Parts: sequence; structure tokens; C-alpha cells
Amino acid sequence: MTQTSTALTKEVKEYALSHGAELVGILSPETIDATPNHWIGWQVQQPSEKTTYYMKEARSIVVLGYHAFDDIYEAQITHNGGIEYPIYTRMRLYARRVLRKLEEKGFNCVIYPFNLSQKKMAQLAGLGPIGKNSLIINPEYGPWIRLQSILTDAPLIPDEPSTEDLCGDCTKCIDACPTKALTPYKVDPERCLIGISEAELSRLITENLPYTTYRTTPDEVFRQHMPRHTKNSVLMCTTCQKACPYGEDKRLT
Ligand code: B12
Ligand code: SF4
Ligand code: SF4
Repeated sequence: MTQTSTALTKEVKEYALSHGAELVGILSPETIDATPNHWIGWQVQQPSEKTTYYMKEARSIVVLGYHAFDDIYEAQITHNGGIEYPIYTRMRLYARRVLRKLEEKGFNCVIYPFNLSQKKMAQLAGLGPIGKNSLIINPEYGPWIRLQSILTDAPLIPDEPSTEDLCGDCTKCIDACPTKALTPYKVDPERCLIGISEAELSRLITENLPYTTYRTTPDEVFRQHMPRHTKNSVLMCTTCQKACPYGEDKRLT
């Protein structure tokens, strides 16, 4: 007997939540496709795509949110001139389990369609609205969520989008940013400490170069907000996230 959409949606969500995800929501491809075209990325900018670029007959998008519960997951590790992100390896591992579950049921899937805005999809799938720090703010976990998504032809039932404004008059993240990279709901990648390219960051770490090699921000600011605990790594700046009152109590560090 074919499973109903309601039963399938319930099963997929329960499976995701018992396999590493803290949050799961669903949107229809039409809702993200209705977003105006824009650029994705920073150093290498690519046009945003429609879902048909990834799958002709997609019917749903599953958005998975993983709690960045420890600073160790902010690590950027240099290796062979590039940068590795332990958080993305962890998330990918968990998201692949959900993908396999759907594939076992006979559905096609594309994991992490990069040129669709992951933040916009999370908002449309009800994980939380965009905050003034330009990140998705979940009422429970605050900005401390990292996103994966699965485009699929499984007929799942969409969630309601998040439309509330959680920020109100607060400006703590904007005030805390050491490089003035934030204006309400937008980040300037040219100012954000994380906005240098992976090749540049790799050189800064391996050759112990000052941040001023690539930007005007003083090196002390970089070293204070992107601390280095091992020879080959830094921890990404989290100052705007640490300033946010949402999700504070869920983190131990
Ligand atoms: C490029 C990029 C960056 C760049 C530039 C960010 C930018 N301009 O958005 C830099 C290097 C600065 C950066 C930094 C960080 N990033 Co980043 N980044 C990305 C990446 C790869 C693409 C985003 C992009 O190109 N944006 C360009 C703009 C035009 O698109 P957009 O922001 O998605 O905009 C859409 C919506 O936001 C919406 N929108 C825009 N403004 C507004 C305003 C309002 C009011 C509303 C309602 C909607 C809205 O409309 C846009 C069009 O659809 C995504 C992954 C992905 N593929 O989506 C991760 C991603 C956005 N980054 C993420 C994170 C966590 C970070 C960092 C915290 C670093 C870290 N620890 O990983 C910092 C935070 C800095 C900050 N305060 O934003 C997460 C966000 C999770 C979350 N809670 O929202 C993502 C989704 C990665 C992931 N897989 O989890 N990032
Ligand atoms: S990550 Fe750091 S530099 Fe970038 S916007 Fe947030 S506080 Fe500013
Ligand atoms: S610190 Fe305040 S303004 Fe910034 S995202 Fe959090 S609630 Fe919104």
C-alpha cells in the first residue's frame, strides 16, 4: 500500500530528528523559486538557480537544522592549501542518512543544492526568521544553527513559513561586530572577518601572516575574534552570535 503524504512526512521528520538534526522543516519548490534572482557566495559569486536546475520534477525540499553547540564546530582547518570545516562534515553525514531513507522508499534526492539560498529556504520551511545579524534565528537555538537541505520528488507536506520579527528594537549583534560588517538584516562580506577567501586564510595560518596582508582590519582584531588553538586552525568569529539573546542557554561554551 502506498504511504500517504501525511504519514511519509511524519516518518521523514521523526527519522531526521532521531538522526542528528535538531530542526526539520519542509517547503515546496515553488516558494523558493518565487524568490527573485540574486548572487550566491562572496569571493566566487554564482547566480542563484531555480530548483529545476537540480531536479526536473522536485516536489519538496527538506531543510535540516543542526545545532552548533560547541565552539569546536567553528574550526577552519587548513589542509593542502584549502580549508576544511568539521561542522559541514558532521552535518553531511547526518543529512545523508535522511537522503538514504528517502532513496530506500524509491524517491530521487539532491543533497545541499548550493545555489538555492539555504537561509531563505529555512525561513520558508519555518525554522525561523532572518535576524539583524543576517542569520536565521530559531526561537529555541537562536542563530546557532547550520543548515543542510534535500531536494526530492517525495510528496511531503510543507510547513508554514516563519514571518515573525524576533529582533524588535535589539541591535546587540550590530553593536558587537568588531568590523562594523552588519547593517540590519545584511552582512558585508568585505568587512566580515570570515569574508576573506579560503586560499587567503590558508596562507595567513600556514605562513603566520598578519590579517593586514589582505584587509585593513588590524591583526589584533582578527586574532581576538578568530582565535587559534592549534597550529593548523582558527575558530571562526562568533561575536555577533554570542551577542544574541536567543539560544544562549542551549550552548555550553
Ligand atoms: C556566502 C556566505 C557567507 C558570506 C557572505 C554572507 C551573505 N552575504 O549572506 C560570509 C563569508 C560573510 C559568511 C559568513 C557567515 N556565514 Co555564511 N554562507 C554563505 C553562503 C555560502 C551563501 C550565502 C549568500 O550567498 N548570500 C547572498 C545573499 C543575497 O543571499 P541570502 O543571504 O541567502 O539572501 C536571501 C535571504 O536571506 C533573503 N533576505 C536577505 N535579506 C533579508 C532581509 C529580510 C528582512 C528578510 C525577511 C529576508 C532577507 O533574501 C535573499 C534572497 O533570497 C551560505 C550557504 C548557502 N548556499 O546559502 C552560508 C550561510 C548563510 N552561512 C552561514 C553561517 C553560519 C555563517 C557564519 C556564522 C560563519 C560560520 N560559523 O559558519 C558567518 C556569519 C556572518 C553573518 N553575520 O552573516 C549559515 C547560516 C545559518 C543561519 N543560522 O542562518 C549558511 C546557510 C551556511 C549553512 N549551510 O549553514 N557567509
Ligand atoms: S562573524 Fe564576526 S566579523 Fe562577521 S559579522 Fe559576525 S561579528 Fe562581524
Ligand atoms: S542580537 Fe538582537 S538584533 Fe541581533 S539577531 Fe539577535 S535578537 Fe536580532
